[in-house]
Amino acid sequence: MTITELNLHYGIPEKITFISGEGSLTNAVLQNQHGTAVISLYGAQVLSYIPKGEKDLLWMSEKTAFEKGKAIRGGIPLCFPWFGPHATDTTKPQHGFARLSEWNVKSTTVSAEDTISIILQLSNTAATEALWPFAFNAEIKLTINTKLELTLTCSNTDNKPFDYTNALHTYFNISDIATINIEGLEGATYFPAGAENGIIQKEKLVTFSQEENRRYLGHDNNCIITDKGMNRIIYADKKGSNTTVVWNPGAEIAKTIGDMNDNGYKTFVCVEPANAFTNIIKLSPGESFSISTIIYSKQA
Ligand code: TA6
Repeated sequence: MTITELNLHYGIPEKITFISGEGSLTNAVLQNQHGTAVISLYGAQVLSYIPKGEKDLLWMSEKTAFEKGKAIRGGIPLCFPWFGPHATDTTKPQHGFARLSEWNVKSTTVSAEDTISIILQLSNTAATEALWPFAFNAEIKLTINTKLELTLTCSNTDNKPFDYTNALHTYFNISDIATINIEGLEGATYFPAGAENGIIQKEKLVTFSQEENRRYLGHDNNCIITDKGMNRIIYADKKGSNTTVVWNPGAEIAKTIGDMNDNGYKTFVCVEPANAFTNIIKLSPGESFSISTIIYSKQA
């Protein structure tokens, strides 16, 4: 559909507007009295969430390519139907094909309480079946009221069972990686990327002085990011997730990431609700599973 057609069928005056965004990708802009969120139909990726009077809660790389075929570096990329490299074929796209696919608009709604939602939909095509040989229906529902809520639901529409992994790979916008901390992971066991042995986190707070790529397995708690530099606390709640990934590349790895400025790592931290590694989702025909994140902030 063209932008004019999308606005005609799914636009809601002053609440949901479809626009041509950077790189001519089509975005939906959701606005209510509490804030504004932007989601790209390319990847069903939330690009921005600005609560009224605040700075964006989500980080976007100044160097990202808004270009079909490439992942957008920032916001909330979807990892589906696998997280990280494909288990047996590394020629397949890292983090799956969801973030590289064009999603359809299924519906838009506004309720009396100024709760605004959009549902985007993706199902199997010849292209997805070449990468993952299953029939599925995936839906992403983005809602704003006083918070942002994002839910990815996958249904098995095949006649055989399938397994998958996922993540809502959220890039939070922070003042300085050296001064923020994350609460909510104390007592959980994490596996640094590549490590076989888990480490029990004894510290109440996670802080950063180098690259961190921690996979917390069996973790279903919410996380809280305290950012004194921006004078705010970000709440990253989740549902339907048994893994949390915490990632910041640090100075050296950041230099090797082509779509990020050398200093880009300083102003984001990824805290990712996921189901990955040993936390695999198994769906029989007809079954569905949802993962959600709920994001909001308060003054510190
Ligand atoms: O979530 C952490 C991670 O899996 C890291 O290993 C890092 O590579 C990151 O995701 C970004 O992946 P991407 O494919 O978007 O460059």
